[in-house]
Amino acid sequence: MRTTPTALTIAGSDSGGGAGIEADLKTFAALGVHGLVALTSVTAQNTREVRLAYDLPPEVVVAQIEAVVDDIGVDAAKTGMLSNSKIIKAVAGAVKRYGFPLVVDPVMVAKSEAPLLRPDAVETLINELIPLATVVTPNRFEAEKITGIKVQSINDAKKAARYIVEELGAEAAVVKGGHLEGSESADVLYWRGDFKVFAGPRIRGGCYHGTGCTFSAAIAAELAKGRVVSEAIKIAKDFVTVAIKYGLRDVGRGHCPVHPPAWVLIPAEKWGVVQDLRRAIEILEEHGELINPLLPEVQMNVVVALPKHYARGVDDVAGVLGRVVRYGNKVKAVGPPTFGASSHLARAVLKVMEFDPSMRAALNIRYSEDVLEAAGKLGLKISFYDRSEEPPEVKVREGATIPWGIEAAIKRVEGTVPDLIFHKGDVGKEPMINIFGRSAVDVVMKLIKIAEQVRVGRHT
Ligand code: PXL
Repeated sequence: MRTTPTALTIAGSDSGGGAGIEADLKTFAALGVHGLVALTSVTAQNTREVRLAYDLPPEVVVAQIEAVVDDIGVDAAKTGMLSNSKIIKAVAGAVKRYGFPLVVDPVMVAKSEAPLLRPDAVETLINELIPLATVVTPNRFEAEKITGIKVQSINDAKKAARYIVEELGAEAAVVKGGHLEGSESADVLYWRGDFKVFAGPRIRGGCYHGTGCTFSAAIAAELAKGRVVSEAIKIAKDFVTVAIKYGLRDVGRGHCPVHPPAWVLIPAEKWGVVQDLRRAIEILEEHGELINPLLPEVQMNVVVALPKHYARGVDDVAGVLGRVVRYGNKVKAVGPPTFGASSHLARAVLKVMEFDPSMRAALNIRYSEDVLEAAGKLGLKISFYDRSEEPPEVKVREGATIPWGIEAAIKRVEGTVPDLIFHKGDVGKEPMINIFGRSAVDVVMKLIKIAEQVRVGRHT
């Protein structure tokens, strides 16, 4: 008995890797489902344009479906770009024969507005494929084409979704709200006589190429695992929201692609950060006597940020909950590594990463001339900022001082991130030294070397 769930995508290829089967396979993989493919059309495409679409013969599409069904088995499938009437009819025939759950994404145009379905094929889609669908996932424009209902509000979306089920024969329809107005993007499901609205944040400045493919593939993946329609849609909505938010803005010069792997890469990176901090804490505590004298009044923290692509704010930076404190003549981490545990050091490291994304970690120690001298002897690079030079408009802005100071310190040394940045304090502000590095272990090792050098300095 096979326990690995399988999902089949019956769709076109996007050579730009953003939509089509490429998005589908990434989505299947990220959701732990083995992906199968029946390719319908090869597009020569980038983020700006679809240069050509070369449709495969319908019998070649069907042969692919048969091949995977015969040996592997299909737990659920989705259709994307079907391109023409003949392919739709052939696919409908195969679906009827095998009876697997089917998500129909009624793809009609690309993000660049290039046609992906011949206008005369819309009727075939409505008559042949939609009646076989477990779920149909139109956006507002596709819903309008399919139902003839103008979709401008959630209420309109409800009417269209119900129409697709009650008049056209699908089991469920979810009309997506991405192209509607408003600060939220709400998808409207009609299923088993009930409406369900899935609200999500509208993400400004995200990447949208491949959104629809990713959403429908995620539904198919969750159906393949045996989830019911409403649960599958809930997960797919969360999944696509993350894929949009962490889209690959630097890929291509047109419509940037969504990033389905973010769903698993972010938790994986978080785990790596936590492991790094755990190891760093162990090393710190083993060297407690050496480090204890360097702790500031406000105590110490060690922070590590997620890789720059995922580090959007202080919640994406982990530190020691409760800080690292004096404990007799040693030091001790009060709590475990926790995201969002530090705000000061987190803001410092986020600013540093704007100049050097590899410098993801920081810690803070007491200001002392001895430390600066020792660091200098070790060949570490040092810079500083002067809080008395802080412009008044920065001073009044909550949380702006540290990023301003860090930037000033980096610019003072020609824009390369130094190992140490210090400031000599201000009214009610303890003077402080920050140490920066690539990882928590890296900054702790720098600290230990400095502390040993300070001790040598005292004895000579
Ligand atoms: O997003 C719809 C879509 C589906 N399939 C292919 C595509 C696109 C959009 O560009 O290229 C192959």
